[in-house]
Amino acid sequence: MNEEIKKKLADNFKLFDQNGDGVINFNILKDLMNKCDLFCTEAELQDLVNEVDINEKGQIDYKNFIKIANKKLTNFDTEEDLREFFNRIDKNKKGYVTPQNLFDVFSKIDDNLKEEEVIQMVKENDLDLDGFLNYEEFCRMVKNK
Ligand SMILES: [Ca+2]
Ligand SMILES: [Ca+2]
Repeated sequence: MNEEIKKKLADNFKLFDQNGDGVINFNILKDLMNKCDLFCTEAELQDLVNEVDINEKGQIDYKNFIKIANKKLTNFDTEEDLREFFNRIDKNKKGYVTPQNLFDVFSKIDDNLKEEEVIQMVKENDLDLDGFLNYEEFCRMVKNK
């Protein structure tokens, strides 16, 4: 997770923790995730919450919020997750993603990512050699990663 995202998450957490006690409840977490562009269904969010430690009151502190956000950013368990992620990268709805699209998104998750690495990943998975990744090629890349 890069600094820009961390800052956005930290700022929004503060904003949503209105009484400033350092914890938020599930409903506030849901709004907070949406605010941070980490859209989750209620069931999905519940799963993510269950995966991290929660203190006894069912409240989520900042540390666990970051864990949850991080899981959401890198979690592609289901076909829908993957499709949703692809659609998010494919901003112009062209049905394919460019190395630049991918770099814009992945560099937010991984601070140390270099543009050359993304170009290389695209090359390795660009089966029809058009320089872009369609959904099928994109899935191949994510699964090989
Ligand atoms: Ca609070
Ligand atoms: Ca292609």
